Amino acid sequence: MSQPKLSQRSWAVPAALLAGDRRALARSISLIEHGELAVGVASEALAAHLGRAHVLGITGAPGAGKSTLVHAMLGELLARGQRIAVVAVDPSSPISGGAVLGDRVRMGEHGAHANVFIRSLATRGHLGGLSQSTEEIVDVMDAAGFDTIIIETVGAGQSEVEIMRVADTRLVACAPGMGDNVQAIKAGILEIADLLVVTKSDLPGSDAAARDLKDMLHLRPARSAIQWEVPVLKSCANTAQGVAGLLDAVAQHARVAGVGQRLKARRPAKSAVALDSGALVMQLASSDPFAQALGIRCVDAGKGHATVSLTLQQQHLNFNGTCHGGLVFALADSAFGLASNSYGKVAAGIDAHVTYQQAARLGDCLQARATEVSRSRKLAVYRVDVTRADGAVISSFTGTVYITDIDIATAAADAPQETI
Ligand SMILES: Nc1nc2c(ncn2[C@@H]2O[C@H](COP(=O)(O)OP(=O)(O)O)[C@@H](O)[C@H]2O)c(=O)[nH]1
Ligand SMILES: [Mg+2]
Repeated sequence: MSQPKLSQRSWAVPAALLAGDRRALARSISLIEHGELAVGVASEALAAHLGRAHVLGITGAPGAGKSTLVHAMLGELLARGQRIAVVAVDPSSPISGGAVLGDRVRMGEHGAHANVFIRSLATRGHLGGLSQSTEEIVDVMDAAGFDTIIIETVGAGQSEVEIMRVADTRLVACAPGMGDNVQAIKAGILEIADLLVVTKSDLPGSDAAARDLKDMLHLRPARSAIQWEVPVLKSCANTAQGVAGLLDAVAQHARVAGVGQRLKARRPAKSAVALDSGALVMQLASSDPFAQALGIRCVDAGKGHATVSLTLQQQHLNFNGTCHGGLVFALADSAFGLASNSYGKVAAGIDAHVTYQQAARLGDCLQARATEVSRSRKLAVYRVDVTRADGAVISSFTGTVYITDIDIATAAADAPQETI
């Protein structure tokens, strides 16, 4: 187990950042990227300066033409007088690898423009998790006064779905003629799309790809929050054909959904800063390799409670196509473990009981919330409810821990540790 890094718990927002200074911006982003600020600190400090920018998330299979499309969009948005920032997130890229460099090259011509700022994130599993740090970096860009912030990410798994949640408008890109490309758009990704785009419309098969996507749209459950019908558009980044129309559709979605929408979905500022145990739990969650491997992330935490979430992917299913019971247990157990360790002393699970009420399926977003039922000096009991996004209870879990005298920080530093 890696040792949780001690990070700064407060941050004085540089005035130069708010004035849009590029060096201050780059430095602030580095602090987050390298885990020098504790999770939530940057967003908390910037709270009064957020909500001006429109955040556009773009995802799709590798090679779908996302970076090239972003480049074409930059040209069009610059012509419209905008200042634009881009975050390119590719968890599969090695630090000095081709894709990160390639993205810079592809967006390079506009990257040198004074009104454009491009940052490729080399993601090395820092504290706080990928979506959390992306969210905070987007906040920094928002505070620096950009009109549009574009997040490019590879649509391959759970972390990408989470990253796309950071955006106000989500665009899924799909190239024609790659038979299984449409298949590559996972259920979870399709579910969060606000716009679907067939890229490379100069290539054969773009009409068929558009038809496939329209068909797939019928499969996704209706969303009632706003009046918005997901359009399927076509673009050719090489000639910029369709790019202006695409950006018009993005702007229209911004109007319908409301700019700054991403901030409304956040929980009220009960931040990691104000709540030391919350920050501790967030750090524990992001340095838990098992939870990370399953795609479990902590969304809320404090003394004696924790909430974790996960969107069901193919690898979470069992042989009959429903969610694996072991995963539900792991999700509930993660919330249990975080809540019971939130006081800073190692708490060892000694008993757990779980009931399964309903099945969950591909694309479902599950949450497990652990709350403390009772606590004495040596024992504590927790209850965990696992729910689906529609509120249905999937599973109930109760667990008991034995509370040791060992500080969590010490235990982590002594790893590999003897277990009790
Ligand atoms: N024919 C054609 N090729 C394109 C277009 N857009 C991108 N490409 C090519 O598709 C490949 C992948 O593009 P890239 O933007 O790196 O894809 P990403 O991995 O989704 O970011 C590159 O070789 C591009 O030159 C297009 O509109 N038409
Ligand atoms: Mg790319």
